[in-house]
Amino acid sequence: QQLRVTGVTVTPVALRDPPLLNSAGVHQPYALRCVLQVRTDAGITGIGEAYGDGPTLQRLRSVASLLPGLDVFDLNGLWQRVQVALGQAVPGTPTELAGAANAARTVATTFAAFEVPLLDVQAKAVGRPVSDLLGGAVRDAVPYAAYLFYRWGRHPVDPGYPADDWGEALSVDGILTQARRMVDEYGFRSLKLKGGVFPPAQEVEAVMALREAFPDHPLRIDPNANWVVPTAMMVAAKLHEVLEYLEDPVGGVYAMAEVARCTPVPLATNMCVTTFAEVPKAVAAGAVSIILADHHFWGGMRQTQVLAGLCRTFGLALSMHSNTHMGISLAAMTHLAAATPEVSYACDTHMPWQREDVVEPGVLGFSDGAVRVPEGPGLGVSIDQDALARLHEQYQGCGIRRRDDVAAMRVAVPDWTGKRPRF
Ligand code: GKR
Ligand code: MG
Repeated sequence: QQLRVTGVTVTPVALRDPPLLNSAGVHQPYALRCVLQVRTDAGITGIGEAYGDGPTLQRLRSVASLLPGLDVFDLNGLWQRVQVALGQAVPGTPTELAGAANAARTVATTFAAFEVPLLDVQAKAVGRPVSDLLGGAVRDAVPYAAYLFYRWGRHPVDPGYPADDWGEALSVDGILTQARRMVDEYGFRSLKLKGGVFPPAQEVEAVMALREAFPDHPLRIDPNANWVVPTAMMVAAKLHEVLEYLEDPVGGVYAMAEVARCTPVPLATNMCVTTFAEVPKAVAAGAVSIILADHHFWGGMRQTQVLAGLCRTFGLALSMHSNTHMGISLAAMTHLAAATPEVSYACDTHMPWQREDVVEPGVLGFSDGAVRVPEGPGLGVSIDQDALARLHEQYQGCGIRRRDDVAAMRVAVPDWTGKRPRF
């Protein structure tokens, strides 16, 4: 049976995003993503979701033009075409707080964007869920963590736009209220606080308050490397009995290793180990205990499973990082985590913060903090073409072409530099 790519559509979209604060600044009023639709001669279309910044789109389009004729099972052929299209791959501009851009990351990110829709086609062709192509689901549902953010109620960039109903969270009480709603509405059983926003003592107080209010929920804090080593050591000393892990307290494997040596709390990262080339150095230094993988930049679902094997080899644990995303990515993350036994912590997701999506509703939902692995063929989710058209139109009008949390923060704080480490 022929199963070859006949065409690819790459559609950038902009999603309304709330003013979530982090070490770099604040989320812009729109987050950019892009939707990939890979058509085949069998009439099956595979779908995927990737970053939506300008340089990424340019790379995706140049690969897309080389895909017609590719056998959808030929993922090695996809890898070759990505290499050809990117030539001497120019490092991409960093678009999120997850490690430095480099050539290997750029190739891996570009490959991943197409691997997911091709796996979607393969799985649809055999009438099975994507998790079956990845070795079979070892769990029916994937647990996710509540992702707590300090945040403003309204965005200073467009104060007139109707705010979401979460309200501001700038204090301990604000974080507790947010956590309560995340737990009540979604059933999350682990709580992660995005730190690196306020002076560490204030964030320690918030974590202690979470511990008191939610005595049975594993807790984490992630300041995205906005602390220096002594600060991280101070926080670790105060919170070591309270945290299940401490995420990227400082930048770089050597600083992470310094912190790791003086605390029993396991350190996790989605910043200092984001490519295979970085694994040996991190392992030798004893820098991290948990790698927070992300198929979007680790080279797709199968490469994330290769990473899982490395984690097993070196005695590291594995979980998942997230960025603002839609349902296509949530479905992909869920299939992958379901079929990867090494994933042993509740994964990150930004989903509760999103009010807009291109996925037809009904398949994905949180119950007891977990998302059931979609049962339909492929990823098990489909695109609402009207929603896609609307969010594409929003992209065209929003004026944002790359993520820039520093610039968004400058609207409120003109002399903001976003320079790290700040504390
Ligand atoms: O959405 O602001 C954010 C996060 O800080 C994101 O950019 C990070 O990449 O969630 C991520 C993380 O765990 O570091
Ligand atoms: Mg992180």
